[in-house]
Order: sequence, then C-alpha cells, then structure tokens
Amino acid sequence: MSLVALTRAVSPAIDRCQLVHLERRPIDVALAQEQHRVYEAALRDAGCEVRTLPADPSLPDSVFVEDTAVVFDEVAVIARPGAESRLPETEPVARALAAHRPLVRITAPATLDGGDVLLIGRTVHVGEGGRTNRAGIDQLAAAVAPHGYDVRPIAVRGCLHLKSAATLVAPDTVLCNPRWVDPAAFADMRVLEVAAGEPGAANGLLVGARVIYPSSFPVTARRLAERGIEMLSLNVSELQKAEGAVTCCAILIAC
Ligand code: CIR
Repeated sequence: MSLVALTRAVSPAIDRCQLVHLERRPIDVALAQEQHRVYEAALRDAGCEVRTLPADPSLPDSVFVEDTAVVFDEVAVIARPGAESRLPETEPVARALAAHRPLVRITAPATLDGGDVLLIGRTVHVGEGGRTNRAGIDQLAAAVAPHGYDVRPIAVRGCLHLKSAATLVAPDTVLCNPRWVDPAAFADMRVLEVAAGEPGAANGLLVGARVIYPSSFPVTARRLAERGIEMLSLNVSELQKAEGAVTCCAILIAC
C-alpha cells in the first residue's frame, strides 16, 4: 500500500485566517511557508508521496486541507466547512480526490469540518457543536454507514475541533485533552493525556509508525516517547497562530 498526502501551499493571506479560541497575533508568512515545506518533507520522510495544491491568495485558511474532506477506503466525503469564508476551499480538493475515490458531498444546511472527524478502525467519532452540526453528522453517516462504519457524535468544548482534543498516536492509543473531550468515548483504547500546561498538545499526525508532532509540547512529547512512540518533531509556530495544528495540513489517501 502506498500513501499519498494531499496538501495545499500556505496562502499569502494566512494572517487574515479565521480564529475562534486564539487572539490574533502577527503571522510571519514566509516563515509559515518554510515551516509548511518542512512539514511536507516530514510527510515524505514518513513514506508519503506529497501532492501540493497551489496557494490561493483569496483563501486565508486553505492550507488547512483536512477540514475540506474526509477520505475513507471506499469513498471521499467532501465536507462543507462551518466557517463561510472556507466554503470555496472544497472544490480544488474535490477535483484532486476524484482521481482516487468516488465522491459524496455534504450539502446545506449541513456543515462538517474534517478536523471534527476522528477515524479509529471502523468507528467514526465526530465532534459536534462547533463547526459541525447534527445534519452534517447525519449526512456523513448516510455516506459511510453502508460501508460498515459506525458514526458516533461526541461533544467537544473549549477548542476548535475534535482533533484539537484527541488524535490517534498509535493503532491502539489516543492522545487526548480530557478538559476538551470526555476520554470515556475511547474506552476500548489506551488513552494518554496531554500534560496539564500543554492544552493544545493532543494533535499529532500518525503516518505509518511515526507521529508528526509539534516541538512546542515537550512535556507531552516525553510522555509519548516513554510509551515508545516515535516522533518527527516540527516547529509549526506560525500555523499554530492560525489555530492550526499538524493533522489539519494534510489529507492522507491510501492507494
Ligand atoms: C480555522 O479557524 O478554520 C483555521 N484558522 C484553523 C483550522 C485548523 N483546522 C484543523 O485543525 N483541522
């Protein structure tokens, strides 16, 4: 099996990004672009073939491709982002994904951000209440339940997306911030909690046997290392100022 990572170059307008839980701080666009190139190199190191869509100066948040689609083995669900400014981001991603999967589209009034979708085996956890509404979850379920997936809504508080609060860092291990999501949802998994002083540390990107992980969470990183989890550590400071993290800059497609 090979793995394609779909990414999109950083928009020169990233400093006009959406922000919900963070205060606006100046973003160094050139540094953000450099950090994104290093991120793409980490994806290649981890075994992915990286395909990069061109930057769009009219779409500040378009580097965060994860929110625009959710790819399953059988189908790609084209999302309908909950922030209006992000709606035009989906079409170029849909065109790229059409080469790999049949497409199903989430339609109005439903909203769904890919960052709210955490796939663990055949279980699809979906964060509800922020960018994703119940209609979005229902449409996602209609698209994937016929393929044997169990879609479970999950309450998230205090952060942007479900994957700000919990991600998979090994096939049997969820890294989670228990203040943002109830770890009981992952009762059949090993749950590793983020360090108390590092609330944003629950977002890692598992690629093969390695986790691409921000260098800004050293205490949680030590916990991961103690569990034998191998990390590729990256400085993503400028993407973090846009309320982004490491899962959100790629869509992984098994080919
Ligand atoms: C937004 O608010 O939509 C962007 N500024 C950040 C999106 C980050 N996406 C993600 O974590 N999946």
